[in-house]
Amino acid sequence: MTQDELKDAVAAAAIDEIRPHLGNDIVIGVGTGSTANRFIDRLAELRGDFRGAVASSMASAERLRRHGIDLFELNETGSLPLYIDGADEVNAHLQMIKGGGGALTREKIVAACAERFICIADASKKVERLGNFPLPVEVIPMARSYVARELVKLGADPVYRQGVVTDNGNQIIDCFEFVIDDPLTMEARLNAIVGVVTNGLFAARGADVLLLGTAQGVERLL
Ligand code: ABF
Repeated sequence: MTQDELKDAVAAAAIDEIRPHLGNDIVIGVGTGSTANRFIDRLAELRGDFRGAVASSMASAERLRRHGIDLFELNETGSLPLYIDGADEVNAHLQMIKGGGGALTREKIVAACAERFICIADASKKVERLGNFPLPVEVIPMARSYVARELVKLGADPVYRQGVVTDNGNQIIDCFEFVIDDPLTMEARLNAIVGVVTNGLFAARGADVLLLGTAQGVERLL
């Protein structure tokens, strides 16, 4: 199967996963990226079976809107029963690197508000150790050089993502060659650098369920 077919398969599996939990009062969190987009396209079939969605990016909000799915602000919904999103890497503990698409801050906020985070990914995303994918760090623009120097001290090779402005008006530094042996500790250390808005390690709040698309079918990992 191609990677696109695997993404389609996990998007379909996510629909089956959430269907029993929907209802007229249910607002769900919806993520960003090509896997999440496939999920959004399938979610359109369930329009009417749930109240609406909170999107983790402007791009996903626009896609949901085009499908006629009502959008809500997180400040009006409170906690969300479900959040469905992709990942750039995921390990056996369901800790992730996210933010390759630049939406890490909103994704982390929605994840924090979610009772259940369902990660949808093709098999290429499953790794033994996080860090082969460059870890994104969203920074306040005036702090970019300072944060980059601090990242070097932590062992990363920071690269400014030129020309990218996040939905929050900030910039992104990608950390290459970053050995992440302890994702929980590293997530906290990165958060403690002044000028960092968010880092793409989702360890303190990882996924609760991973739907992994493999050549043998969709695996459901807890
Ligand atoms: C989001 O989309 C991000 O956290 C991650 O960067 C990306 C994964 O994209 P794709 O599904 O296109 O591989 O979930």
